[in-house]
Amino acid sequence: MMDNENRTAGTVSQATAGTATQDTARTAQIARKTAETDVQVRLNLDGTGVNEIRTGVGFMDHMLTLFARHGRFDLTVICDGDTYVDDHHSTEDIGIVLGQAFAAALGEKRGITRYGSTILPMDEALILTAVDLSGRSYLGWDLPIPTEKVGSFDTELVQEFWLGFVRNAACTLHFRELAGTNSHHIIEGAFKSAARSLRTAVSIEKGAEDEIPSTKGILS
Ligand SMILES: [Mn+2]
Repeated sequence: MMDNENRTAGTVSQATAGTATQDTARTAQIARKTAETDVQVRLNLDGTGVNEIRTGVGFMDHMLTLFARHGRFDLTVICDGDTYVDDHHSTEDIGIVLGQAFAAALGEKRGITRYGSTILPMDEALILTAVDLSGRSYLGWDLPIPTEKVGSFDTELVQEFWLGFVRNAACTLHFRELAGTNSHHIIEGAFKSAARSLRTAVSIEKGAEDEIPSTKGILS
């Protein structure tokens, strides 16, 4: 099917012309190496949450593991970074490569729901996220984090991570902290909320599998 082939993206399991079997794999595999970090990401948007996360940053391992589970994304993230400096480069670069992987796996975005929003409670914290896989990069950020650190992790890096993500996934993503006092809960709620919103936005809309959900006819 032409349309299913068009939806295929990324570097894995490309359907070849003339093949009778349908291949709708929405997967990507990205490697990015700089003087500061070496990041490898594998993503399957239509997974079940199976993950292998080894970032060298303990707090980000925790966040990305729950991101995969709540998004039901099969996700591998391996990072070898200069954490002897601090966690900045690793955290930012993982956001960049994860964003690239989403863009590659989505391809031309045929059939997607496009929008997703979630209000996610985590104890006292209540975190709203809303995403539009628009092709335009924007981060709406109203997520005050009361402490500078959670464990050894600098909490200001959470925004850096999501900036890297939206710039490379080319999506609009808003975060609003509706309530919250505990930094760990606020950040964890934000990652879970974003995962749920993205899960909805990337999902294939029944009955509109062949449509690109834009009156412009393109989402890039
Ligand atoms: Mn936790």
